[in-house]
Amino acid sequence: MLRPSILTLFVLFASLTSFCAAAVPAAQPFDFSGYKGVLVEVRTEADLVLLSSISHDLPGCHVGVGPTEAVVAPDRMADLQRSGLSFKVLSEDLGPVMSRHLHRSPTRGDWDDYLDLDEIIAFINDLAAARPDLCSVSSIGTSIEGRDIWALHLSGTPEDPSKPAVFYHGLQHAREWITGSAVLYLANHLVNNYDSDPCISDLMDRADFYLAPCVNPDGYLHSWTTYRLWRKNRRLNPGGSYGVDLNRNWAEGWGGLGSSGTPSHYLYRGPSPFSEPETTALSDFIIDHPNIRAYMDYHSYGQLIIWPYGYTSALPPEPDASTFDMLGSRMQRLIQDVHGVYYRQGPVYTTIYPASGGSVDWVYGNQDRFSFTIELRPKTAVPGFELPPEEILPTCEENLPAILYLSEWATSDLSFSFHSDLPERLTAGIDTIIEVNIGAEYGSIQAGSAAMLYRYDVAGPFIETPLLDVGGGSYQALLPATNCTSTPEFYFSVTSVAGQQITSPCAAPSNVYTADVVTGRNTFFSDTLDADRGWTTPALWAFGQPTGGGGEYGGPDPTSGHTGDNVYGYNLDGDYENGLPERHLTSTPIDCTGRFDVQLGFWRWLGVEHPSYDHAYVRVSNNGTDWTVVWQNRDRVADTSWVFHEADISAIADDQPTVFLRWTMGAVDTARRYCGWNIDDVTLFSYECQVVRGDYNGDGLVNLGDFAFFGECLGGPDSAARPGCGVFDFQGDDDVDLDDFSAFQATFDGG
Ligand code: 0X9
Ligand code: ZN
Repeated sequence: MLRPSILTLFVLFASLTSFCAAAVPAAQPFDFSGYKGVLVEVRTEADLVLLSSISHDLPGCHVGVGPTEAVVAPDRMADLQRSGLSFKVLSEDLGPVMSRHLHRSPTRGDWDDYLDLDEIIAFINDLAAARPDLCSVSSIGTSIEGRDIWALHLSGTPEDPSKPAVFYHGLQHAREWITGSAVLYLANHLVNNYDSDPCISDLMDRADFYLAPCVNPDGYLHSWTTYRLWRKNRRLNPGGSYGVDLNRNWAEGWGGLGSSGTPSHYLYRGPSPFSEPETTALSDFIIDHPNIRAYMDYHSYGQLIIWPYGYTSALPPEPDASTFDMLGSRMQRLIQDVHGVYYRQGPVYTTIYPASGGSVDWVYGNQDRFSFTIELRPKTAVPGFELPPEEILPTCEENLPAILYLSEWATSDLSFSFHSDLPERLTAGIDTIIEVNIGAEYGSIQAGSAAMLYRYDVAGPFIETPLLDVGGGSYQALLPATNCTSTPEFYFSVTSVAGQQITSPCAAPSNVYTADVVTGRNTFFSDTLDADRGWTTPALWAFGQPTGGGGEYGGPDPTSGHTGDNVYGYNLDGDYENGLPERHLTSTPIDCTGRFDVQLGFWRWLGVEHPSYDHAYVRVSNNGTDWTVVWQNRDRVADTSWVFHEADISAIADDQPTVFLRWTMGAVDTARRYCGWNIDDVTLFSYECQVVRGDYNGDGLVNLGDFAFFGECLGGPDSAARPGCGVFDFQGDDDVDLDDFSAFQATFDGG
């Protein structure tokens, strides 16, 4: 596969002239019946010129050398075939998806279909009418055709320039319909949870939210009525073409790479920076609201979290570059936690492509506010902008925690973040140290106020322990050793000099972090795969000894198992094939009844290309029908030795009698073969806590270290004494009393 330098590519496509749709008759929906969606392998500049002359539109997120999506009219398919360009048909008939909105169900529910312009406006007005105490609607300017650009203001307290604010919008690009839904979904969530969720009321009381679901109303209307793939605004350009790409019209870096000076081009930047009333209105609004600290410009598609810069490969100066990185990683994680969907993150220039005159560059570079674009679902050209209505709700759901997090962060004087995941399991008898970071972007810490508060007994009081300052904004918290009878809960708190108390999680102690105490892990299934277990092995999946073959890219297969000779592997004699669809190795059922917190461990030797091209998955099922992905390659993998691989499968496997494991090879594209999966030594284990009666400090021994606590636990009920006292309740009557003492003495190890 060709991988040209990104620069060549953009100089090239920005210089092309006639990309956009042929002029389309107004007000009559363009009929895509019989038009095909194709993916063309563009190898050279000449290929691209040729393709442009044959295709009706090149609407994809990627246009240039490499795989490029094209819409081809039925009567031009023969020309495409004759052209010598290599291509594959992604969609045989674009008619149905492009006209889907014209046949919407009259009985639409919430979030199960897209809203047209009038419906979006009605939606925000209805919200404001329902909760005038929380929202109001106002126009922040007008479009080139004179339509209002509406913004919803949301807050639990009166609008006030001294409060921090955030500004989020959708539909700068008309055809990216999911972006309007994402903004409306956030607005709706804030309003509907203000009364019940203390995190939301805290947030809304301290901040002003400005949410504009549709900032390109003319283009959006046009995409509904006339041409589904419309991107730009609706300016009538000199020469008769329509539209300026609003996201190339902002002043920072205007006129550079990844934009076009040709009016008919889909990346037309306009005659001058802020030539368009829409971008003027948006930028004036930001200038007029210096309290706006965070900005989100939603786009689709691609599943990306991106930040400045787009016009240059230079990064924002420190500490901002690290802050963007931290916020981006955090949002990525929050998105993935909802439905498991991965959004790649990084600066615009290197993560998607060079693009100049974009909003995020100006909002950060000129205005110094933290600015992001999230490219929402889907990931690829099919379904592209025509994300099926069934995916509206999951897309909005998965993006909600990320945008709430950004809002929390930007409107707090101080903020907590964590170097690694907070511990979900504490090992009995061992102190747990938690690394904490306190960011002070918008305030400073009141001396001595940074603390962790914890309790090991849900009925007891929280014990406050100061955080240990280790410099550079980093702190350490210590959860003292405890035993299996504890149910640890903890949270972090800090106060700013200005007097704002910030907790993590928000609204603690109504919300707290929890952990389980464990004494160890128990391997209840273990298979060295030295003999064939009769797992299903379609296509080139097989059991046996790998022969060290393959390695066209990456390394070759191994020559034996991790232990013993044999493995389950995809093609024991070499690489996977080009163009392979998904092929699954599936285990026989494994009994996990009575097992909790189940984890899968196995050894792998895997070669697979980057997931833009080739895929490998680990899936788990508890019925053999519904499969959950527990791992997929996020990057190219080229193992040259055996690697231990662990996956948390508790959500699917815990206490289930028939758990199936599945390794998938594919789907893969048509170039670059790797050695694929080799799998050996599969285990399932669970975490457990074996209560050792009398072992108060959880060190596995019953000795003097525990003796001192017996006295403190006497005079129960246990919950009223100290956390962990249940360990002395030998009789199991929920009370530690003198009757338990003789049993305690009997187990005493001395020491
Ligand atoms: O090209 C764009 O404007 C965005 N991608 S899209 O496919 N939705 O058109 C990327 C925007 C990146 N942001 C900036 N260039 N500032
Ligand atoms: Zn866009």
